Amino acid sequence: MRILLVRVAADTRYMSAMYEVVRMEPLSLEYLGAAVGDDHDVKVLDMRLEGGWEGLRSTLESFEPDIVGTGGDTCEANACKRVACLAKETNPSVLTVVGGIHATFCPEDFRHPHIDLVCINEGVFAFKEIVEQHERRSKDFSQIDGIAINEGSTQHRTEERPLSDLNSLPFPDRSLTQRVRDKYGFSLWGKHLALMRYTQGCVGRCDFCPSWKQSGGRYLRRTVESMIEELKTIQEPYIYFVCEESLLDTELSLALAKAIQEERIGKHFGMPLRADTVANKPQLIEAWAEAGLEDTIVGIEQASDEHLDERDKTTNVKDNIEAMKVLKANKVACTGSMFFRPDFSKEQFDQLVEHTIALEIDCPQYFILTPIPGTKLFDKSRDHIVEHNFDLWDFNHAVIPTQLPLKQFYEEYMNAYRTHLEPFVVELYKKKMAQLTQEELSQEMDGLLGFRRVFGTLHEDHEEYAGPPA
Ligand code: B12
Ligand code: SF4
Repeated sequence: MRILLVRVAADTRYMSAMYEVVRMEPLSLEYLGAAVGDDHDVKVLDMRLEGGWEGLRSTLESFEPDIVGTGGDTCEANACKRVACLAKETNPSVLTVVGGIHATFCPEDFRHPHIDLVCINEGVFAFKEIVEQHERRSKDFSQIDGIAINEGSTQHRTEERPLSDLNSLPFPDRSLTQRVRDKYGFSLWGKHLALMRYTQGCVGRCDFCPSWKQSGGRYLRRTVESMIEELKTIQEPYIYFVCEESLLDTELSLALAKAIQEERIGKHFGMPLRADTVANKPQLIEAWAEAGLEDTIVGIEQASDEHLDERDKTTNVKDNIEAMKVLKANKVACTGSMFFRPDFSKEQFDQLVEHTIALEIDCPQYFILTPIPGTKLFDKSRDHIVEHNFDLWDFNHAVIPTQLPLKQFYEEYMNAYRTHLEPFVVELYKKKMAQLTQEELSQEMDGLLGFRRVFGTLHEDHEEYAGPPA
């Protein structure tokens, strides 16, 4: 059978600009492809790089898939639906399957006439079973656990599927993206960068985060042997771990750092870390810095313990301060993630920006607190949501009413970036650029200009956005 897996590209201004700057390999699709690739003809189409909607249309026509699979974040959900529509328009008998984080927590949003099946949570084994069933020409998918089946205007959910042991998953098939691999990366973390799954889950229970629910509150991890084996297959010099928090298991992570050095893996690593992990385990950061750790994302989130507590965050301001000291001592750069609450006053905006600058975070990622489906915050905010168009649920638009007038809220938001970019991000760029060849340097300039484009489009977007329809 022919299977087309589509890395969707949302058409919104912000996401289109972001895809130019932060463009990662579609790891989920490479996992799905690995599960079925031995027995079937699998193609991955990356719409961000391979012609967008026209590229999709011509691939559907020339490849003539029997199954089309896609998935994405909430802000990409509408684009996923459009992929399914185009697939059915080209061939009404094609089987369309949607998965990913939005499908996991909001399967009912994919109750759509052009979508046949919705995959809930981890998809490798469910997708394999779907493909096998379709190959048997059966239309009965009810025995496959972990999916939702659309029938007319109704949706029926099958039994829940237990989470898979990460060591039981195949290695992602990166040959499926070989055509475009040299375009995957993020200029600040590494121009040629691969993603790799190491752990899944978190000990945190933050009210705005769907990730701990996705892993059923558990913390899953891979063995050192499995990690080293996969690392040896990766061609890119930079690797980012797609965990929620990579180094919770101290013993395992020390063993992995040691094995990476003994095996002379020689890669540059980036990973997300909780502030308390960094603050409380400086020896672990030191070991990883020696093994190649260069970049981290840390959820700094807020400027006060009171605001952190309100989000059920179990790290505090002291952890954030300590974490930055440990990272700096080990020359590990920090992308700090912070959010502005829709009910923030001007003073609270200023407070958070000042706090972030005082922490000397290398690269700030400011977001707008968004009650994403699957979170406790979503349940709390359900009745206050005013923006129901998921295109705008990109963490850069307020979907519940702001206390400041909307225009001023967005002005404060953009000001945060303006204030912060100059002292630190430019410095980080200079440091990174000092290590580059002339050719790499000119490519990096594109990255820097790309950043400006992201903020430019966001600014235009905010200028024009008058709020949800009355
Ligand atoms: C790594 C990561 C990133 C990376 C790369 C992301 C990318 N998509 O290219 C970076 C740092 C660039 C990033 C950016 C953003 N991210 Co991010 N990211 C993650 C993180 C930590 C891991 C995702 C991952 O790669 N997992 C590993 C893969 C293998 O698993 P998976 O994608 O879930 O896929 C499995 C299943 O979902 C399923 N599946 C997936 N697709 C399909 C399709 C089919 C057909 C089937 C059958 C099954 C299936 O099977 C797969 C294999 O097991 C998650 C947290 C999380 N727990 O998911 C947040 C997360 C997905 N990101 C999030 C957000 C909001 C963003 C941004 C929008 C933030 C922003 N405004 O800039 C951007 C947008 C990125 C984009 N879509 O292009 C949110 C999404 C919430 C939501 N519902 O929308 C999450 C959940 C973080 C959070 N806790 O809130 N992100
Ligand atoms: S610490 Fe981070 S990954 Fe863990 S629950 Fe909180 S936001 Fe999610």
